[in-house]
Amino acid sequence: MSTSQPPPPTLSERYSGVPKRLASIAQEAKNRLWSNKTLPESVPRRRQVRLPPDTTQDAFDTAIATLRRDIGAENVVLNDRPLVDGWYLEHPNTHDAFHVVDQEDLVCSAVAYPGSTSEVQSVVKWANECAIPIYPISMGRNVGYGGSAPRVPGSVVIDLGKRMHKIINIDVENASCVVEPGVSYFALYEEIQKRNLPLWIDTPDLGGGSVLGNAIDRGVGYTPMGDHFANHCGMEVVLPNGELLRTGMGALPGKDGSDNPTWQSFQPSYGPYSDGIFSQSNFGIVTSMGFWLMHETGHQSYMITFPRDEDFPAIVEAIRPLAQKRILGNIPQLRHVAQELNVTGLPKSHWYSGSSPIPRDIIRQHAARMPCGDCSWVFYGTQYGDPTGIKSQLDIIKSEFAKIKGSKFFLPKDLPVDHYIHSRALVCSGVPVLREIDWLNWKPNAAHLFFSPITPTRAEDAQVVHEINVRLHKKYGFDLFPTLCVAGREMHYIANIIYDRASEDEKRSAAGLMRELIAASANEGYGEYRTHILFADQVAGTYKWNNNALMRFNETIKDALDPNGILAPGRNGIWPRKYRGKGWEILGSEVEKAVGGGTISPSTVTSKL
Ligand code: EUG
Repeated sequence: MSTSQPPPPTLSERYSGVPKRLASIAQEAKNRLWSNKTLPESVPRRRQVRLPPDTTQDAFDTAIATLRRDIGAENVVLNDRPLVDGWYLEHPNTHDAFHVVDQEDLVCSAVAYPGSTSEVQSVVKWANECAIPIYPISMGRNVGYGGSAPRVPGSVVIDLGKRMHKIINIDVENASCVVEPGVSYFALYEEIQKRNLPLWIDTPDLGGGSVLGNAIDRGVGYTPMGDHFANHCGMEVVLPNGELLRTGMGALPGKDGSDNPTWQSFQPSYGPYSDGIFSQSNFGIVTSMGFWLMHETGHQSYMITFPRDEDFPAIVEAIRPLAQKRILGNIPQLRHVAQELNVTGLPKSHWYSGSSPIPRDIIRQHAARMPCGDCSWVFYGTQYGDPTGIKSQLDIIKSEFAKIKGSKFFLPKDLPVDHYIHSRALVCSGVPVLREIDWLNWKPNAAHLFFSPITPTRAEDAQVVHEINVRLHKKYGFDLFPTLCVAGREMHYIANIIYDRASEDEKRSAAGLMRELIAASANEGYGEYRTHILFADQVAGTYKWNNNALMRFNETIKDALDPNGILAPGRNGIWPRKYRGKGWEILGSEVEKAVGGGTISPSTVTSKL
């Protein structure tokens, strides 16, 4: 930890900044990442501004001039400067900071900053008139899934968060709020503290993301309200033709032009429940969204360790009834002990000097000297309510897990102050933190990809998914870092693939690993809940039952809503008619081939849109 980096922005300086309470933690995290970095801040650009497909320089210049007239010259910025990857708190909106292909491949041509819903509507109308693809982001922190990078290079990124970051309302009686795209978990949490309200938010592992953006990507948090999309209520959406839509009860005008009084109380309205089609899609731009908040309550986090790798099926079987009966209070996590090493923030080289995946017995030797002890799996749970309720829940949980020989139960007070459990306890009580970025010190210049399949909470299924991960991580030479996030009947099995973004070999291997993981899992009937934009086509293609009925349905909606194909073409594997079958879909080894200076799309350059 040699040099101290310039301080990361705080929330009072920038909407996307870090709360003061975390300023020194953020500073230390930044210093650690830099001490482990060999790449320069930036390199000279090799290419000019990347134009949208089938757009001449003249047409582009004219279009940009028009957009500048529409929303203000200062709110349209060309992407012509050197690309800076930055880090979590100072992240780019020009490209994917965790580039898998060339850094300069998945880039936008320009970034536009609308300041209101009506300006978003003007941008959408402009995109239709100029036939330029636009790619909306809320805050651009979709890390591990593509960040702020557009799927079609040369798209204009619509950075919604910079000028649209109002907490529109917090309704204390209804325990709900309405937010714009640029409101982070940090910002919402701090506002609730400032107003001294007895309410909790629900946060993912990292608190810098957009509340709205995470929910429409169907992200997950860890209180009893951890299913973010399930706990939203009402949306305002700009459609691809520029029209404005309110979903749910918001469709019924309130008295005298006011918002509907039940907009944040009842999720559907009358007729089809439309909100779902605006999640993980490219059917509209959500400009504000309602969320339910949780009432603050007592809570107790705990950790249970299990001695053997082979305990995995028994742990899953023990979890299922506890989860389904709602005895487990939240969305608990089950992590492999390898995670205890990497969440310390120490580099892999601290633990192991080889370049192969860290051997199991080396992990064992280190774990034996750590607070978790020589174990295999670590379960992090939290119970909620009053002390009597928590005690009776914990009695059941302890006695069920005690059936697995050698399991050990820990409370936060049993563990050192710097142990990860204290960060878990904060996240599980709705306090957004930063601890999880410490994973990224594992390798120099670390980037990561999430492989995120869903498995039933059943040993037989979970074993298949886990064994595919074990086998393929080994084959491609990556450490396996699994975290299982447990809902009632299913688990999100999240494998964090960490690679050095300075190494083309590692990028190629990471991409190969992802591709084979997706294919092998789908062969056994398991699919991903979310994926990096470069793997969207492949993942979407696995949901192919009955001759791709689901994708054909999505395409029908896409073509009806977005006939010019301007809104985020290719996002979530959904291509508008104009692009389909013209070489844009990534279904084979296009990603690996593009690493090292190629270009990702279209794979057959011959076809014109
Ligand atoms: C995590 C969880 C996710 C995800 C990415 C990361 C957790 C890491 C449940 O979804 O998509 C510790």
